[in-house]
Amino acid sequence: MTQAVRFHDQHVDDADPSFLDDVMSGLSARPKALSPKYFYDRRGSALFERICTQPEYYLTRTEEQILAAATAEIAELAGPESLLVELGSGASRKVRLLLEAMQPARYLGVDISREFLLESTRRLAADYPWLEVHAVWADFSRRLSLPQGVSGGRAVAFFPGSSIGNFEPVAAEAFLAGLHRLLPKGSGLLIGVDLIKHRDILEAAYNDAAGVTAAFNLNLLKRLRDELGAELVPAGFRHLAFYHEAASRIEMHLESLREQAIRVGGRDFMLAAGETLHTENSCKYSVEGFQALAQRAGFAPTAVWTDPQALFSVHYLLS
Ligand code: AVJ
Repeated sequence: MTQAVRFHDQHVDDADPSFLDDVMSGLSARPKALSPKYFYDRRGSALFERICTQPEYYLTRTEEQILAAATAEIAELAGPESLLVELGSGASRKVRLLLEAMQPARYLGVDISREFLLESTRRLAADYPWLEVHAVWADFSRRLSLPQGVSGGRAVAFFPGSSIGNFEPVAAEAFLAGLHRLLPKGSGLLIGVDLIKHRDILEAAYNDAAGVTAAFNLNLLKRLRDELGAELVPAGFRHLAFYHEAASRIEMHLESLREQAIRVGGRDFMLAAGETLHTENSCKYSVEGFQALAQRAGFAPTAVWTDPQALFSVHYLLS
């Protein structure tokens, strides 16, 4: 018999004023910026799933290949842990490899997109009847806690996809330090981190020929219009993604094609032609650079796997 998903609501939904507040302060900033976490409404999460299958976007399939080859070693390192926590679970595909190898008693998925979280955890509960499935609807970049009855004892946290790259290094370190405090001693963190590489490969991955990444970026403007009542013309902007080599990061922007205003929250924000809204940083690391950062956050680097072309890395860190 399939178990029901135990749902824990820690969100901050669309009616929460924080979305509007964040947008207002982001549009007031110089340069103007919007947080990438707002990409992930239902439509944005579905677009992200399509990004993951684009030929230029090597991250997802490479991470899956690395995980598939390392599951036995990962299960060995993790030991008989009873809880697997997935941060930013999205469609929860990669975690299936881990569930099958580790056979934990409980799984906890955390995601900012409510429908996606519910659908994917329901599928997991249906496919793994032996697994106790929990879902936390939360913005883990803001606040993360393990719900009552789920925590206790060591755990393995899984943070795939190089989502850590959305934080700049100083913020990534602070986020990992917070995770380190949250996880009981002896817990593990399995984290996917995209590697520094030639700019052509990086820039292609964020400028796919089919235009899915562009649609994903532009979807943010539709959210502003549909959910915050912003007056703006999405067609007045174009997707821009480039590698900022000195900072080892891909930057995504929405570039204003002409002088125009975005009217939101009772204010007009003026954009010059060519001015951009900075929508995402996706930081890239060397293996050593990321290990040093993890160590500063309190973790002990224990194992690391990469693919033969050294495109992507998966680290196992001990808490
Ligand atoms: C989910 C944040 C890791 O930075 O590669 C994909 C998001 N943005 N294409 C990334 C994303 C544009 C993705 N992360």
